[in-house]
Amino acid sequence: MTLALASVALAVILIPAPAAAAPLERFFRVGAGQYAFTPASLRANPGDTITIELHSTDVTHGLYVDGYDVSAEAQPGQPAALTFIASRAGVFRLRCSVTCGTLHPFMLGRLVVGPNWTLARAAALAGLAVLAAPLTLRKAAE
Ligand SMILES: [Cu+2]
Repeated sequence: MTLALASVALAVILIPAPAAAAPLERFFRVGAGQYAFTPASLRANPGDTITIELHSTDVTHGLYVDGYDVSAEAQPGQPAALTFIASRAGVFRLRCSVTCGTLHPFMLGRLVVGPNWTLARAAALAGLAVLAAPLTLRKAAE
């Protein structure tokens, strides 16, 4: 039984992720104010077309996407948009590209391109641990 559970756990870790879903058009409305992006974290799948509309709530801010080399600049009341295809998987930093005040270097966010397989695998392993616990306790009682 322990061997069966160990085999299932190994399979959860080693089986490759299924093929990605069909690419989507994703639209994000991102607010920019001293010194944060809201939301600060964006998620997409590889191949998705991403449009980010940047709205500034105080002074002029920019949004630059590391690794994709695209940016937009928004003034208060004048949103700006940028569109690109998320061709590469990974975690990419979003940063403000306009010096907007003292804490400007800390105005950051992130773009995650790719399904969250790490989380799915962790959840599956946690589920297995819950299943295995009674077996282990029963064995200890014998
Ligand atoms: Cu800034």
